[in-house]
Amino acid sequence: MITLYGGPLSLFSRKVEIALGEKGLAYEQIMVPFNQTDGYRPVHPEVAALNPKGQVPVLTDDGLVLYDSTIIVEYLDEAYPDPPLYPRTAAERARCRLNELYADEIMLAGLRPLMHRTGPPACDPLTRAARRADALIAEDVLAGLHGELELRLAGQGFFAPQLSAADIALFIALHWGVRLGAPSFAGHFGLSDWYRRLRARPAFARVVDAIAEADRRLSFSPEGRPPIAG
Ligand SMILES: N[C@@H](CCC(=O)N[C@@H](CS)C(=O)NCC(=O)O)C(=O)O
Repeated sequence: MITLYGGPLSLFSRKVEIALGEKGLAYEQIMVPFNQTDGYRPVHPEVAALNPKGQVPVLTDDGLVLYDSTIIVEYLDEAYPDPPLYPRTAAERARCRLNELYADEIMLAGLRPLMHRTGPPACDPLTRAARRADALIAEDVLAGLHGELELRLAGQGFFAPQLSAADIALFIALHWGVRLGAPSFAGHFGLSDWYRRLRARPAFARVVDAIAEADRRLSFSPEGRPPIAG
């Protein structure tokens, strides 16, 4: 029996959900409380007991306890190999892991300065101005990363020979940018087409809808007006 402890607006939890969905695996989902002021504090007691980092996602499977989305997705792929989420050859797998890391670390660094946009506006005007300035710099960084992704995709259907963990992580990172008002990637035709195709897959669509529902409940709009409308 698989149990996933996740967060409603945790991109790493949503990444694991897509992987579970693509593999058609049944699981119990425990959503830990989250709000835009305190985040995941206080840490859910079961998550605190299972993950020394106190973070979601945490996945348990028949007594095995795992944390960190990358380790979880790798485990799922080994324990439930069909359909595979990592390519066959060592070189392709290594490239896939690098693209996954690009999403989880490089893109995340560009997204962080935009995250205040779905939280309550700061009372202090200087803080608001500083956040806006940081966000503008991050938007430029993200626009550059979109260009890099277009090059890496190079007109192919996926970032690996078939749908992989890299596609899932990159999709979630790009989708977080869409939520947070990052620059549009519509001018990158390969990337836009890839995003549209993935968005239409049931496992991805379910997660996108769940994120939108969580935003309606929990998030402020980019202008700081509660809550996000659509
Ligand atoms: N590298 C970890 C990152 C997990 C992570 O940052 N989780 C966030 C939610 S997206 C969290 O639990 N934050 C609360 C905290 O750090 O206390 C992964 O891939 O799972």
